[in-house]
Amino acid sequence: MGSINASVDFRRDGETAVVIVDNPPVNALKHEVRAGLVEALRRGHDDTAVKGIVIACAGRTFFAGAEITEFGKPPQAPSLHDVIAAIEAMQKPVVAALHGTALGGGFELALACHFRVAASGTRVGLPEVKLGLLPGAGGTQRLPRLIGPEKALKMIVTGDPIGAPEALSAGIVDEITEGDLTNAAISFARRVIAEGRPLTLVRDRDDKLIGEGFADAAEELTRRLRGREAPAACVEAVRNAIVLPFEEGLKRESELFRRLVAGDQSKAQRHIFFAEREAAKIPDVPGAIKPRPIASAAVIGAGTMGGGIAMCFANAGIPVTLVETSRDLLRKGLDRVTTNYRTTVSRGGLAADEMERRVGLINGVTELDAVGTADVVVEAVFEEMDVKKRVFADLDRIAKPAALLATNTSTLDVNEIALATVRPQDVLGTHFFSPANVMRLLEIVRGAQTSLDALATAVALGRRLGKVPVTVGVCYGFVGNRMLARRSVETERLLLEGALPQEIDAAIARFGFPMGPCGMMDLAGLDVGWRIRQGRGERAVIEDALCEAGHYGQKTGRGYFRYEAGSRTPIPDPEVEKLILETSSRLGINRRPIGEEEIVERMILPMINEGARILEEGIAARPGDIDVIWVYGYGWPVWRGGPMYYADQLGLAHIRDRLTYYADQSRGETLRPAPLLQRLAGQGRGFGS
Ligand code: T1G
Repeated sequence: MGSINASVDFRRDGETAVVIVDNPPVNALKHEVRAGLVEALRRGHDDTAVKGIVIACAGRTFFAGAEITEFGKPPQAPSLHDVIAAIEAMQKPVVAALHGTALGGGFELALACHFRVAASGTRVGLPEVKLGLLPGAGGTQRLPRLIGPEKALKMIVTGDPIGAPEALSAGIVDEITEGDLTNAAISFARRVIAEGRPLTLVRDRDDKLIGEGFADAAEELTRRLRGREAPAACVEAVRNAIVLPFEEGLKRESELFRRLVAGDQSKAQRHIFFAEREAAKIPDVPGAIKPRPIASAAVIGAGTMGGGIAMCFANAGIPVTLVETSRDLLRKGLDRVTTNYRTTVSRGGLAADEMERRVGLINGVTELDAVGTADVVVEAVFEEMDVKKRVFADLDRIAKPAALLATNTSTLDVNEIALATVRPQDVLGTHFFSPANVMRLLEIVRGAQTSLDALATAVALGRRLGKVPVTVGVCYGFVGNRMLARRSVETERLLLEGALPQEIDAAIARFGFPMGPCGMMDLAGLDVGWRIRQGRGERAVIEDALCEAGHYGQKTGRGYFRYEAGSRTPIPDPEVEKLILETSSRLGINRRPIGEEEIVERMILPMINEGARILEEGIAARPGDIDVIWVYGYGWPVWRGGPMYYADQLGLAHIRDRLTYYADQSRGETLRPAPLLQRLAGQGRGFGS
């Protein structure tokens, strides 16, 4: 393809030059594309018969941004700035024909064009902040000139794209077409030429550059983004658009971009970008294995998790049957679902009619036989093996052949559950995270007999539900909870040795987690872990004592912290402090001051060590899978790249030595460095290299 180079084609349609770029899968603006565009624009410029130019892309989307894999490598000319300068130098109308997801540098290129025509369904955005960057090709200077600094700042700091209708009403796109996009763009160019419309560049507009309200908007948008460099840089760049001339603002934007792209945070966030996509590829499941069709679903159990899972299906447009054992429990479950939707509507996150449509897709029943026609059944009943095995034995009898049978267990043995059926090849785990309709992670638990197409079906379904699917093997707690258990053990030890809940949580919050371990346990409910420990004959002296006193966390207003009625703000509780001190002295432990560095080390390093064991056992296929699990399921700060990536930055030899030090302090054999960690440290390697 392409008369200019392998990616870029230039043709004439009457007096309009049509430049088509084809660089699958997402038309990233790699070097060859940029070079081809500059050449195409030169031809369009020099050919006097050409009166207008249309830039469009083949395949599923307009340019989805710069070629991320080129970051950190020596820059190759022409740059994207050069392409944009060539567009802005044109004395003939340049029309961008947008479809799919016009993002990042692709959207910035479109903003440099005189006009933008979009296919319906197009989304435009500047998601660079999600890569620890800011728009580096003029987006922070042109977008505020088009829609005003506040709206632009929201798009740039959140990185969230907007749809074509909103882009039209904001003045970003000039026309939406339902028909053939390229033809619509050509007709638009012809009308511009025929009407002699002025070719105003966005860079020359400043009527919208009003700074009023900007500071408050910036404060509001960045309040929850502690620790990240990119959002603050975005604010600085957009503010420059208000206070500096265009060229000066552009220069500062490039300086900020160069600083961020070379920084640790962006490298970590780019690691997660690619690790997330890699995680969806299961090494021994060839791409040729096709997922089974999923047109209908069923969820067994309308509790908090079951209701949230049913919402995931409805949100994806999949009709779902929600089964409960009694009308009363079903009513409670459906009411909880409706309340969740109403909350989203009240926050402007969903249109009321769309809520009605989704609620209409959830059919509540009390007869299990109703799941007989579902293509996938997700069991979300009480976390007890006998209960789950009974449900799967019934499902084996009722569910249609080739239905995907999934359990939402968070700890139990999926193989044992599968053996309650005669079709273990169709059984696997789909471990959703609470709240299931919000949390993006989906741990897909592969049983010993799970078939390859059942796995492929679960991964494809996970992506369709807007989740980040990661496939893991069967072991207690799978990947996330198994590593978390190591942190919980150390939390208990730190509390006994001298730390207090507020000190531990503050240290972990400063590391970048949205919440510390004690606050997280209070949110999840201390009684959940207590019952599991009782079932396994395990003890956690301080947490058990809190539970025996009836303190289950937020749900009882007291746990590790105290909570005012209706508030989720943790308040240090002198009673808890007294209980901890008494427990230490009862166990003959001399309490000592424990610093933040030690707290962070003892929270993080044992998890990394367990991650090494998980890799060695093949429970996770790649270190990146573990990183994705922690970023999307457990609040690991994305700008630290996940526990295994973070370990490689720290250096495995250092981690080995610190773990050995703590193990020698007789703080427990599980702290002894795992064989894989030892080996890689000895070879001077990392988990990722
Ligand atoms: N560069 C390189 N590869 C990319 C890419 C990109 N920009 N975008 C996607 N890919 C690869 C991806 O790794 C995967 O590869 C395949 O394409 C399909 O992607 C100067 C600095 C567009 C919404 O941040 O959000 O412009 O796994 O599985 O679910 O200011 O990809 O098949 O080998 O995600 O349909 C800004 C990033 C860049 C957008 C499509 N742009 N991409 O989602 O497919 S920075 C972005 C996405 C920038 C300028 C700055 C999504 C998508 P593989 P996929 P999808």
